[in-house]
Amino acid sequence: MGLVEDLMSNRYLITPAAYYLLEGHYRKDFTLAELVKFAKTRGKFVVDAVVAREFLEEKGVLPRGTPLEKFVSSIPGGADENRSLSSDSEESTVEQPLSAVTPEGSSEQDDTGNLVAAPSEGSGTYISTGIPLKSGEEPPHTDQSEAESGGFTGGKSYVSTGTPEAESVEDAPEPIHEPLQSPPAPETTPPLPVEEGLSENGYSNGAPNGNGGVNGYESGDDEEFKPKVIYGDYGVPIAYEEEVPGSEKKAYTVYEGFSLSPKEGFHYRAPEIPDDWQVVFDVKNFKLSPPKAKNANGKDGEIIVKAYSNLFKSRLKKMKRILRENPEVGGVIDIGKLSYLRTDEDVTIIGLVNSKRETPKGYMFEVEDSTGIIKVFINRRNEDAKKFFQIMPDAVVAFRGRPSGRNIFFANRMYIPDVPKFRKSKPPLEEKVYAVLLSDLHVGSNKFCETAFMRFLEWLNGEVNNRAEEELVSRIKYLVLAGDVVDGVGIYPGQYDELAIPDIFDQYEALANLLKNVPEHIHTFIGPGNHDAARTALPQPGFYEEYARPIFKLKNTTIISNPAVLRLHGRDFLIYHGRGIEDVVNMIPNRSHHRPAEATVDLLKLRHLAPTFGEKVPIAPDPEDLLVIENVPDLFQTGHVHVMEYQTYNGVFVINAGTWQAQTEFQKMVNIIPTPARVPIIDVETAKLRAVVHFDQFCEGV
Ligand code: D5M
Ligand code: FE
Ligand code: ZN
Repeated sequence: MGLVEDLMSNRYLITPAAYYLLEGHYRKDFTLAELVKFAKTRGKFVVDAVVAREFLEEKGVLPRGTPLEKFVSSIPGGADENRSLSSDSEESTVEQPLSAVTPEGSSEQDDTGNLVAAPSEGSGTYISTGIPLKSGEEPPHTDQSEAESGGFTGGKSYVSTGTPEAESVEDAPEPIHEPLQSPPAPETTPPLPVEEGLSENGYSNGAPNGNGGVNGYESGDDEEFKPKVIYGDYGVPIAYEEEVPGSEKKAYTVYEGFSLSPKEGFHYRAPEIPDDWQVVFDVKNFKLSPPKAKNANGKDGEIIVKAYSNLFKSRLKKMKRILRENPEVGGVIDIGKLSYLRTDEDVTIIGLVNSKRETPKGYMFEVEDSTGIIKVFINRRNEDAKKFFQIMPDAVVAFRGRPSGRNIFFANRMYIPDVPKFRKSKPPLEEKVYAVLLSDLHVGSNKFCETAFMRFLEWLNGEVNNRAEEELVSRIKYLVLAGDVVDGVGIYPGQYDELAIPDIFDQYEALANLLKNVPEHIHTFIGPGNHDAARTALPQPGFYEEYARPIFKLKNTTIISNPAVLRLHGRDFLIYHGRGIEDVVNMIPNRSHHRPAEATVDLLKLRHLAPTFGEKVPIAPDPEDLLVIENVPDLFQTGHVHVMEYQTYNGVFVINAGTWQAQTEFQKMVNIIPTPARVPIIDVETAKLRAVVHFDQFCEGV
């Protein structure tokens, strides 16, 4: 076996640059055991060029200070090496014990505790229960979106605070742990039970920047070295025994010692309110078998084309129904019949937009339905022409106008599917009941805000700071997790170096060990995202059970698909991880990852969760398009972009639930500034926001 295989069998990886450095010396100048031991002392799972060079220097094979550049620049993976270098240099500042993370003076705080901001219903104002909101922290953008969206219900102030806050924290010379919003810590920061429980295990967190420091436990690294050789193929010694990790010995925790129970005497109202939930849409309920070849001569490619053609037919059919709900859309005619038309009356066509472009005088589209393709022109001066920018490729729209002889349709009206301006109000509920909407926990990442999440779980168990929080906690009946519940393995370049739990099975086990502390009366819904063990392409029917088994076993928990629709007390919550937002940001001008609510509204207006085929979002060739937003929900939840933001559009409450992961190295490179550890609480009756509770003061790296 070669160096790569030998390292892999010891659960280590090697980068190409490191391989080229080490390969010639392997088994001549050093043994596998020596290399593994060296990498271990560096806290690395990946042997990169930096580790390799230092190792060879220590062995005396390379003179000290050998330049690295030729390897970095001349082979693929060079960029990777650079990143590793920078992450190394930050190591010392990121890893800090819990005591340093807790804001100073926490013991002097009064009963305000976590930040609870409560917008009064629909009015757009906040009632803050203790913490002043800084109005000056709003993002600069909102005027236009407000006009377009029919009004914000108080959403924006929070989202935006995340971004500037993070920036300011970076800019501020000292102290780094003084949040701008100054959410004071609870009266006394309760020592988390996990600290004790876990230290008994004696596990260490092998990952760099890991949360090992938080839990304060150490590994048995200093065990005596027992040079017992194991022989591999051809009698070559491959490793010393203690370097091969035993199946039961893990270098990291999966939170098995973490156990909470509801605070004695805490009065929960939620169990007294009858359950009223249903999963009204779940992808698992659809049979998604692909078309079969009619005979043995059928080629794979033909079947794929057929499958996508079925998908688009299904999309067109569903979108036609939606568009026809608009009373202005009438007189619809097939594109294929336009050439036979003998009338001066305007007609309407409905089709998929294959492409669009600006011309000197207006906008040109290529539009297709199941009967034909036609070019559609709309003049720039036309009021509807500005909708051009909102239309993503492959979305379905309607045009009203007249065909000309040259296979061009001159449109004077243009309709996107949209949602009706007004919604019928639903009957009131007898009792207030709340739902917590979360997303993107990324358990297993060393940037997972484990302390904050544990603090949140304690909070759910009644460890509240004041009456306002008590009221919230006591009425929480539902918890939704909208995907990326674990960090997964091999999802983005260099992820391995940022994993605290490098094994997908253990990640789900860790998640389940945390979630088993959700009070039993709270019903939890868990759907997958792109980091989860699930089909990558949308829609995602659910988790692969063999990987995610521990979460299937949780009590009072329902695994849902991505997307899914939950009906809570008669209110429809559309739950979607949110990858489609990436395409919106790329294709619609003035959209940003940092304002996901706006981008989510764009999807809602197009009535599709990922309209464009072949861009960032992989879409499965299913016979039916299950990503069409067929029924207008009361609430539309997304995640994925790691920024909490919300707004109301034509009565639909749109919210991105943020994340529980601090900024990763990859996100640093692509300039994504997350807003972790914020808990939006929804009043199920209004399907709108009741409060946001902040736990970010417990999240390292924020
Ligand atoms: O996505 C977290 C964030 O990172 C979200 O804003 C999308 C963004 N992201 C994810 N992958 C990429 C690539 N390849 N390029 C640019 N931006 C990306 P998550 O799903 O949690 O990784
Ligand atoms: Fe995510
Ligand atoms: Zn994601």
